[in-house]
Amino acid sequence: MNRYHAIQKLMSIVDEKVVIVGNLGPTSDEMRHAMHRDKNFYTYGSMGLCSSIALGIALNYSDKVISFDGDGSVLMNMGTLATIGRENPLNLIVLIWDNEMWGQVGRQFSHTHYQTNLEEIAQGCGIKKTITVDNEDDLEKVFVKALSDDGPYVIVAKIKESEYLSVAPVEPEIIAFNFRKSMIQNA
Ligand SMILES: Cc1ncc(C[n+]2csc(CCOP(=O)(O)OP(=O)(O)O)c2C)c(N)n1
Ligand SMILES: [Mg+2]
Repeated sequence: MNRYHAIQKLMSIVDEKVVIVGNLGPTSDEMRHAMHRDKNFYTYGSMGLCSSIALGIALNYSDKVISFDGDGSVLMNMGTLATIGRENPLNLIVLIWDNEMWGQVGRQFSHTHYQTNLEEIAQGCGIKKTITVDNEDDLEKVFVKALSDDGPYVIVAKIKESEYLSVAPVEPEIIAFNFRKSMIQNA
C-alpha cells in the first residue's frame, strides 16, 4: 500500500470538522499535498508526539480526531498507547503508517520489521478496537467504520515506502494560529 495514495483517499472522505494530526516528515508533507485544511495539524520536528497531541485534542473536542502516526514515532513514545487505553477517548482514531522503518532519516529498519507488533501492544494497553491492514480497500473499510463508531481505534496500516514529495512549507506559528482559529470557530 502506498501512503500518499491512501492519504488522498481517506482525506477525501472526512468531513470538515474532523481534526487530523500528522506525524512529522513525509506524512505531514503528504497530508498537505493531498488536501491542506486548517484542521490539519502538522507536527514538524516533534517525533513521538503525534498521537499524544491528538489525544489532548480529542479529550477537549466533540468531533472525531485522527492521528496519522508512524511506526518509529510510536515506538519512541509507546506510553502514548498506554495513556490512550487509560483515557479511552471515544472520538480518537490512531492510524499508524507502518513502513517498518525510520523512513525520513535513512530508511533503517524499525522494530516492527522484526518482532514488535504495535497492534498487540495497543491491545495490551486496553484498546479493544484494533486491526492491522495491508491494502487500501481494507483500510478504507475500517476507516469509514471508525468514523461513525465509538473508539478509540488503533489501525496499523502496512505500507511500502516510495518517493517523497517536496517538503511542504514549515511555518509552525502559522499552522498553530490557523488551527486554533478553526477550533474556536467550531466551538
Ligand atoms: C526526538 C527526536 N528524535 C529523533 C528525530 C529525528 N527523526 C525525524 S523523523 C525520524 C523517523 C520517524 O519515523 P516514523 O515515525 O516511522 O516515520 P517515517 O519517517 O518512517 O515516515 C527521526 C528519527 C526527531 N525529529 N526527534
Ligand atoms: Mg516509519
